[in-house]
Parts: sequence; C-alpha cells; structure tokens
Amino acid sequence: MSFQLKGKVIFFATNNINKFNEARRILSRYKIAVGMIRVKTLEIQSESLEEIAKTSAIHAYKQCGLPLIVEDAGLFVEALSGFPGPYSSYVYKTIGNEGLLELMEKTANRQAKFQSVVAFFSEELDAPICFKGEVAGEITKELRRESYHGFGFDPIFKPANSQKTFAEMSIAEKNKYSHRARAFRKFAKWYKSLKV
Ligand code: ITT
Repeated sequence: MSFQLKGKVIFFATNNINKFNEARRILSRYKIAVGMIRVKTLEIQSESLEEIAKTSAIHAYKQCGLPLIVEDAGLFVEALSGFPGPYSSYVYKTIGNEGLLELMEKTANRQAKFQSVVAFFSEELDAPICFKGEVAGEITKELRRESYHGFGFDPIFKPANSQKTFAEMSIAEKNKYSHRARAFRKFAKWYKSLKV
C-alpha cells in the first residue's frame, strides 16, 4: 500500500475539545500534525466501540474527504456488568457522575476500565483501521476533582497504581495511563511506519 499522507495534517473528528487536546499531545511526540474538525459524527447503537468508531469514521469521511480519526471511548464497570460501556455518553449526560456513584453506593467491587478505539480512514484505505487502548482502575467513593483538569467520568476514575483520579491529573499525567493515550500511541507508531 502506498500512502501519500506522510507529513500531512490529519484530522480528529470530535466535538470534545478535551479528547482533542489529549490526542494532540500524544501525536506531537511523534511529529504528527492534527487538526480538530466538528463534522457530524453518526453514533450508531452498538455494543461494540469498534463498530461505532468505524461507522462514524466512514460517515465523517463522506462529509469532508479528509484523512481522519474518530475515537469512541467508554467506561465499563465490573459490578454493573460493563455498564455504561458503549452508552457512556448518554449515561454521562443523563445521570452523570453523581448518578453513577449512587448506583454503586452499596457496591464493594469498584473495579472498572476505560476502553478507547481509534478508527483512522483515508482514501488509501478500503476500510477504517482500528487501534485499541485500555486502562484498568477503580470507581472512587466520591467525586475527586481538585484543580479539575479533565472531563466526563474523570472525577470518579482512579487508574490502578495511582493515588490520583484522572481529574486530579494534568494532561501529561493522564496520558501516562489513559486508554486514549494507549490507542493513539498505537496509531502513531503504525502511521509513522507507513511507506511514502
Ligand atoms: P465525540 O464527539 O468524540 O464522540 P464524546 O464526548 O461523545 O465525544 P465518546 O463518545 O468517545 O466521547 O465518549 C463517551 C463518554 O465517555 C464521554 O461523553 C465521557 O463522558 C466518557 N469518557 C470517554 N473518555 C473519557 C475520559 O478519558 N475521561 C472521562 N470520561 C471519558
């Protein structure tokens, strides 16, 4: 496969500036230039983050014809059988962090994980290519967001081997652990390995 892309700007189709800022920091380490575009992403209902990310990437590409990334992420809580998972966005908007903590009030098992799927699509590809990242951790007992940096479920998620929640970390610190950073690093390594 011959790629014309190397050295060009790629685009991250998202409406979430926090996701963009985290990704940009990772990609800059690999000298990959990224721009944010707010095309309308089509989020199908599916149990699979990969299916959601791939469908969104094709949908976004049809609108702008640019080499782009769509990322779909979710929080999977063990004691809730993986809920909210692919429904994280909806659950965050409706019951939010307080609602999730309430659901887990009497739950001793606090194990949870974040997953991220980065889907990249460009004219050189027949189908989007996906890269996955995951981080295990636990749901805290209360909101912890001193000097709040993050977004979404960051105030209630503490990655394993850390004393801090994601919301208590700078972007650089969060990127040492996060699902998103892991997926974007995999993407960056693949992208840098392409032949011109
Ligand atoms: P897009 O426009 O890119 O779709 P989004 O905010 O809807 O942005 P996702 O669908 O990938 O993002 O994520 C679903 C929800 O999961 C999101 O709204 C957050 O509440 C939560 N989430 C994802 N990644 C997170 C992270 O790193 N920290 C905290 N919450 C996160």
